[in-house]
Amino acid sequence: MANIQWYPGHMEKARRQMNERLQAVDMVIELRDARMPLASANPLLATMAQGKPRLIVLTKIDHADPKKTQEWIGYFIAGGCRCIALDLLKDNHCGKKIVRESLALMEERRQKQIARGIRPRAVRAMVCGIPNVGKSTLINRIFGKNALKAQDRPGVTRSLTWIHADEQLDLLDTPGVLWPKFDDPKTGSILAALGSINDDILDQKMVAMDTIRMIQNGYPGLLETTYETGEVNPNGMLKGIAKKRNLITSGNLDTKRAAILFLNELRKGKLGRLTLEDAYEEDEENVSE
Ligand SMILES: Nc1nc2c(ncn2[C@@H]2O[C@H](COP(=O)(O)OP(=O)(O)OP(=O)(O)O)[C@@H](O)[C@H]2O)c(=O)[nH]1
Ligand SMILES: [Mg+2]
Repeated sequence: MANIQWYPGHMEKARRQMNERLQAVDMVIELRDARMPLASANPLLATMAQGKPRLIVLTKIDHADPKKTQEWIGYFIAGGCRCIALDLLKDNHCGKKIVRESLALMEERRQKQIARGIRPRAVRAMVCGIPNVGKSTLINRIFGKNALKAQDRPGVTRSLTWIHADEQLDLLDTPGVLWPKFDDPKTGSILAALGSINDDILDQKMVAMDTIRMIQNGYPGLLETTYETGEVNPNGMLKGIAKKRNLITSGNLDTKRAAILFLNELRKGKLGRLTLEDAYEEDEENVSE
């Protein structure tokens, strides 16, 4: 897709502040979207969190392909990472699971402290990930109250905030951060498709057409069946959607509105549970990226 360059000033500020706070943090909880476990990697983490234990949480599994989610969990675990996958909205035990996994990751250190006569304090974890992946929601779920604002658009959290979410776990909420430049243009397309990049700066028709191609590759026939278009080329598909949904502007089929409608349906899970990246296409060297 056309080069997406999105690195607004607030992200650079967040990156700096996260770097400063990392010293005071025991571990990192990295959220990734289960529909795009590589594209949603926080590319700043590898350098920022050097040496700190890391828990990968795949979020939004209710929208992801269940079989592929299992493959991705296997992929990360095989690469030596601790990883869990959660539906942060409907799983009533998600808070407990994250606390349990986080404490398990720190258990050795805690035991050493106990052996040295030090009473272990609450574990301090920085929660990070790309915009809109569910960081603030995750902290609210552990805390049991909506202490932090969470909304379905990227860029909601603007400052770093500590929450004493559990007796044994302090969590630092952080603003979503993207890489200043995507090495692989596919990464930009996937992030745009699933709403991690502010739509205002994107050509939504381009995004929709890229996304149509990706879904046609991963899930052949799905779009043709869903929209009953009989069209396979992406522009024709948008025209077909405009026709079927009666999106007409000044007497013409409005493919821009069709693009917006299509992207909304994808993001809301109306096209079914889809994952846009496959674990078996990747080798495990990428795990720590
Ligand atoms: N379906 C589904 N939606 C989720 C899940 N987790 C979070 N959400 C939704 O995703 C949207 C974004 O959640 P936030 O918690 O605001 O995300 P964030 O990572 O804090 O976003 P920024 O602060 O903008 O970086 C909200 O509408 C949440 O309700 C999940 O597991 N499944
Ligand atoms: Mg947030």
